[in-house]
Amino acid sequence: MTNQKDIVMKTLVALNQANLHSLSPEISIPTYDRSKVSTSIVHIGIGNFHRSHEAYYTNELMEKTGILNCGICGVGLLEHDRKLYNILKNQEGLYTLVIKELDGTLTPKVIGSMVEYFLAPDDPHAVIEKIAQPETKIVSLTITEGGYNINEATGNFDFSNKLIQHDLLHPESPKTVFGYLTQALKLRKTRGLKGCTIQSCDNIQGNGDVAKKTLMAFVEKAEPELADWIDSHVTFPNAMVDRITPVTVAEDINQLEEQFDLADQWPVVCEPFIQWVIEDDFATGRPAWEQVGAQFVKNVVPFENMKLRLLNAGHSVLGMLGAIHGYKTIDQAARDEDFKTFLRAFMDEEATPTLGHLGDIDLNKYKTSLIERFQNIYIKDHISRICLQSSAKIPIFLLSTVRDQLKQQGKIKRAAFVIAAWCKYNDGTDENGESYEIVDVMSQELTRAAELSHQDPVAFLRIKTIFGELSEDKTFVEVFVTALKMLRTKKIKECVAELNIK
Ligand code: CS2
Repeated sequence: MTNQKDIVMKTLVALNQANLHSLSPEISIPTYDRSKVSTSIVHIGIGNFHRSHEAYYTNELMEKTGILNCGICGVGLLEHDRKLYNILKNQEGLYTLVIKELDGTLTPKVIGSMVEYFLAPDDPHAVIEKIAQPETKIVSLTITEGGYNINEATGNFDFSNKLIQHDLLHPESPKTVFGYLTQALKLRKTRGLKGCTIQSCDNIQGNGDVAKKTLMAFVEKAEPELADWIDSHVTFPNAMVDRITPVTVAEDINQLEEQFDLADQWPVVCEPFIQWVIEDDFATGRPAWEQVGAQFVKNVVPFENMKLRLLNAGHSVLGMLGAIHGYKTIDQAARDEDFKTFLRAFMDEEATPTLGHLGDIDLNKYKTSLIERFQNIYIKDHISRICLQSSAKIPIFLLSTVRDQLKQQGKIKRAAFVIAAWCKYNDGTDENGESYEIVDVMSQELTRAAELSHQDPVAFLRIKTIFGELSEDKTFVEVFVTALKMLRTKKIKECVAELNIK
């Protein structure tokens, strides 16, 4: 136990380049000379996931090979990114990745692959120039599922978005990723430079194809004469990305201070598991990430399907059921026997039959390992993180399964139950009467529809931009309505227990 004297005596080492060698020996630090790192990757969206995934792989690669021309320039696109940007500037791009094993062992590792950083709203021109530099070979993205600006009902790019309209009117000072990429690619073309690779790292089916489709829709309006050049000079590989990375909380910062005497203002915590399966389609070369575990394949679709429909959907299952019951973290929900049984049955009976041929992947093992990963008590992945922006996630993670199952007359009762739970979730209070915030760009519509659904259960399904034609599918509507009625009259655990024995 620490006593008062220890607390007074403790000297913390602030994380920055000069202090790297004064850190506790238990913390690993970059083994390469960061002053020699040059950037060829510009990453848009410098959140925790990028820092536990691509930046980690790249750090490992530089350590392993000593090849230092694949450094990352991080770009925060939104005003909201200012806090992290200031911290990264203070810490010279360094941050600690704390890997938490299933037995609670912590492995802290300082990551050094991000050597430049921009906050786009401060200097949009600098960001455009950076992407247009000949050295930039890859522009990678973690802009979230909603960031691709697709109207789910039409499947098309949403030009009614105010920020998109701004970018069409003010191309020189864009606010969206589409505006930035268009201006930068235009410069590359005008300067006679090579193309580059736009690499989505978001949880979307066919994320590269979606990035291309949405960017092209914008370009056709903003700079139509650029479209052909992009088509022949820029590639958009699809990829499956995976590593559970919760939101950083004060305890994570305190833990580093207490156990390792390290003052890091924004560390990242993550699970040990990591996976990156990428289509090998890079316009102007790429880092040899396969040397540190990434898999390059011809067709990534089966891997994406598997991950989105089992892991991400599994998160939504536990998130929605857990939120209503009053659990706060995913591990609590995943350790609840009723929820665990429900989740496994959803995976086996509803998601798995839609996955098609998966080659030599052992699906049973994958599913079992997912449940173990969800149960990691040291990760403390907050249910609030899982449930935020559900209007962009549920269509990708769950409705795709429902659609495929309906086509093949497969089971949908558990998926429909989770969607009904999502409707109830939008009431804004759990079963203990505790309220929570609905963090979603569509929160007003969702709350209103949930309210209406008390009288008219189908009201929730009438949100066309989410459900599209599903709101008219008789089978789906019927199963959904039964589930919602059940949820409005019984506790969620009772409902789940009933569904588990049926
Ligand atoms: C989560 C993902 O956002 C979500 O709902 O399912 O962030 C998930 O943790 C990652 O995709 C794991 O790779």
